[in-house]
Amino acid sequence: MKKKIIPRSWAEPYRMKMVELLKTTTRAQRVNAIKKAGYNTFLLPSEDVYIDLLTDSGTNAMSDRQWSAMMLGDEAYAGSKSFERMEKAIRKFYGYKYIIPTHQGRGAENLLSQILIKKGQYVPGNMYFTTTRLHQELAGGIFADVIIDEAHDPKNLHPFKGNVDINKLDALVKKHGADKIAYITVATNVNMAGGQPVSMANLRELRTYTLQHGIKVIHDMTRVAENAWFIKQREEGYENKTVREIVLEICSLTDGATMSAKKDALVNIGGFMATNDYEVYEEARNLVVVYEGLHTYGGLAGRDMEAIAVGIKESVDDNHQRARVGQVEYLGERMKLYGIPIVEPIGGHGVFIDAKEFLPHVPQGQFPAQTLAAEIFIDSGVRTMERGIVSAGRKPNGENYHPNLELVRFTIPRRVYTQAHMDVVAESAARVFENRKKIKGMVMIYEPKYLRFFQARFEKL
Ligand code: P71
Repeated sequence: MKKKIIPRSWAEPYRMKMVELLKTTTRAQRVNAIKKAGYNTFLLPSEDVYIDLLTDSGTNAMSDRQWSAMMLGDEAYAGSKSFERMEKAIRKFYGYKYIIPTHQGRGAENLLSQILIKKGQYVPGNMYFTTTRLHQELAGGIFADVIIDEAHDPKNLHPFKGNVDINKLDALVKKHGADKIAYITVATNVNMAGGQPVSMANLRELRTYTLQHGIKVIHDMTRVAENAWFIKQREEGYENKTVREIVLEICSLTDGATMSAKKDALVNIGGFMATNDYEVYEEARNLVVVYEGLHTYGGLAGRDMEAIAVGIKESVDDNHQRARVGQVEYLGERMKLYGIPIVEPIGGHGVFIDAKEFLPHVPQGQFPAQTLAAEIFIDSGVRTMERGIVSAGRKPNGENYHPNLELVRFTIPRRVYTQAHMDVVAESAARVFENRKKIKGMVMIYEPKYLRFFQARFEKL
């Protein structure tokens, strides 16, 4: 096999000014820790973790500019200047008109679902996300997956696996009527598909279709700038546009958004709901005080809103995205060199191992991805996350969802780890891969009712 030369051009456009010391542990300590955690990486104390790839959510390193902006936080209960600065940044970089701050993404999902969904209506989306779908269901909606089939195939190399299948959407509209569709959610850089982008052409086609049928497009913009980077790399006509321009164009093709600022926007907490529709805004401004806080802070401190305003600006910088997505690609390429089965193309926020192929002798009912995440932790103290049958949970009627994708996610926090850390991670995955035949599945011994993956407990078979 010809060895692929990994380009170094993704080098970081920043340097370190402060570091956080990490603890190393012995294998015996890790075996003990994961057992105590019920073989669920969510239940591990972070003290026992060496390299934490559980999530890229709220785990970013902030810049010196963000930290200094925090000193300007206006903590007034009402009419905070910090809200004005965050609102201004959202309008400038994303283009939405009306903004409601929330404590994080799911707070925005709750408000939006309650406002726009009538009981029994369908909510199509380009693959489910755990919290998004749950809020839709709690509001009486029925989620319908309208992502292209390629997204459910970890080996398919489609460059825009996040695309909406307009035919699937049209079939749903024909079957139930457009008035039974609450809205369609379009997530950019689809998380559960492996961090896969949507193309601008697809968004444009969707815009045309939804305008014809009077259906709103709601944008889950949690990772929109990473999506924009892929459009710049892969879509004809965008190679000379900036991430900043592409992000604005994406947003312009939608009617509103929910955002978890904990990802793209480079902060540790925060989110918002945005809309171009005054009536939706008015309702959200009423509802936000019930669940989050006044409409000028929505559960956030003034300083959090300052950090978001600066983080948004830093996130749409081309050099930032080159290094961010470049680091993820580096890890993915390393794993491929070891022959480890991963989702391809390599995504924007992490590398996803295909646990079905990694552990073919463990049936989905014995939780192969959950098992593999535990084994990786035992090997090296690297913490990852299950994204398979445990995460998918149960349907409102109690049956288990059986997702085609049974994945372990190695999510890379932004601006936090080095290339040498990525080497450690790939080597650990390779060691577990070598010993994969000896690995046995698990049984679930405790299952919470909502979002079970957070607190479920397991035992080794
Ligand atoms: C991630 C998270 C955080 C998370 C959420 C649920 C289970 C495990 C981890 C959060 C997202 C997201 C998308 C596309 C909305 C949210 C909710 N992702 N949409 O990937 O990825 O935002 O966490 O701020 O409430 O680890 P929130």
